[in-house]
Amino acid sequence: MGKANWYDMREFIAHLEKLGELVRVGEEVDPAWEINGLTRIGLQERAPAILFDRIKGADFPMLTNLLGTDRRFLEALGIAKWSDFNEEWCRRTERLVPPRVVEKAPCQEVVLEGEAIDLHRICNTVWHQYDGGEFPGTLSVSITKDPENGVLNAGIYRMGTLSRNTLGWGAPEYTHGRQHYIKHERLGTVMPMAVVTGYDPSVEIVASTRTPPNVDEFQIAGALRGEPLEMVKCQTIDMLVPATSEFVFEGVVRPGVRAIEGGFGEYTGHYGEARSNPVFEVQRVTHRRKPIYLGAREQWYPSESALTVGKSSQAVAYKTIKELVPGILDLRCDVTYEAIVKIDKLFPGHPQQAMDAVWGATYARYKHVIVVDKDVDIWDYDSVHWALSTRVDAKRDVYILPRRAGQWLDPAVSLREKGWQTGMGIDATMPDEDYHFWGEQPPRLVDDPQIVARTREKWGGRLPWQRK
Ligand SMILES: Cc1cc2nc3c(=O)[nH]c(=O)nc-3n(C[C@H](O)[C@H](O)[C@H](O)COP(=O)(O)O)c2cc1C
Ligand SMILES: [Mn+2]
Repeated sequence: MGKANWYDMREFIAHLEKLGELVRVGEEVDPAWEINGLTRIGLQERAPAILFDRIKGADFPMLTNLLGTDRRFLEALGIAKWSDFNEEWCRRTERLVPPRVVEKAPCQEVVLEGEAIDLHRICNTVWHQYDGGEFPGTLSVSITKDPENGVLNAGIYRMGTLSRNTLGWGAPEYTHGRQHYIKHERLGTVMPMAVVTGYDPSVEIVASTRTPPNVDEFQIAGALRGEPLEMVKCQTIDMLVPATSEFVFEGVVRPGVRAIEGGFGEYTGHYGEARSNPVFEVQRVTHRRKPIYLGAREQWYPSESALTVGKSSQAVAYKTIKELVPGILDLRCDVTYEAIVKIDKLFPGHPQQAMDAVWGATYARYKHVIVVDKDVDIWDYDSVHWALSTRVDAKRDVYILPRRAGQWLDPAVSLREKGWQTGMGIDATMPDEDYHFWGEQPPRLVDDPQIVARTREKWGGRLPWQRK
């Protein structure tokens, strides 16, 4: 296993630079379009992470595409390949590791207050052509505390600039951060909130993870890193933040206050509409000396949020369904729409039980669940497509579950139906039990492993295309 206990973002990017996975842009760039353009092309081309040194109108450099490729995502966790990822996540998170609280922290080296706070000068990027404005909050982790039980939550929710010191806070009602706020609104109390960006990569990964309620994501970070995350108390609110963060925004979200924010180019590859959102009022900014802002362009694949939200939530979902259903071998999920489950089919109805578990017990709101047999390689879409094409009889194998809780951003539903989705399960396993019921044998696989083995034995190392 590779290294996962990065002290801070800087240690990780120094490592990326050694691997040739970081480029610096020294020229001044225009935040209205140029960061968008370069970040977009960089994602499409699986290019290195990009450090923009000089941004017109902003006081600080910014890093994009940090975990924007499979390689960098896996590198952050020190894991070699996707087929190891789910099991490795389960192994490391068997026991959660609480943070270590420190007194003095790099993230509080410099303090900005009052008139000195100007969000426009900190991050003024317009990430997509038709966004409603500047969106500093893309990889900004919102840290809140449950007013009833004190459990911390970390989540990444979009935040667009409303004024010099206020941002719209795009946490939908089904997120944990928003649920903390709903509790505060019921109590009529002001919610303290800290927002951080520029952290060791484990923080980005865990803040993107869909977990059950009442899970402190920083304890998952400690488990993934193999040692506790260092955290420090904020200066104006009772909240802990990762000590090596580049930026910390301390502030409040007041009950009953809303403002229109957005639209915004989203992870669905479509714009999300402008919305009436709660408002985050920044009352103090602390940052490291020579801080580096961290941001992301949202888009459909390939994208950074597809990896961080998709893969981390996949690992947690795998862990959950493995405990509930026998014969679960692996799980591959995209960011929120499709889950592919690989099972060792043991009984009729087993694939349907796996689907029910994904829908009922996991938190990413997967719409489509595809179940395949153990001979399918779920990390190869050709193999999945083969199963879908050859093992599915739609009237028997497609399972529709109407009116499930969905994603508010799902572009397949119109505004009036927002928040709902139809579940579709596809049993793409071979219907062996049907054949056997009638005393028949399912067709033999075209695979010929003995012939392949015999050929390798005779021709190994000097296959016709390997000859000099
Ligand atoms: C760049 C980025 C932007 C995101 N923006 C949002 C958002 O605006 N709204 C949202 O609900 N989730 C967003 N997410 C996904 C959430 O972070 C994720 O669902 C996480 O689990 C939420 O935390 P929670 O489960 O503790 O509420 C974003 C993720 C990333 C990586
Ligand atoms: Mn949470």
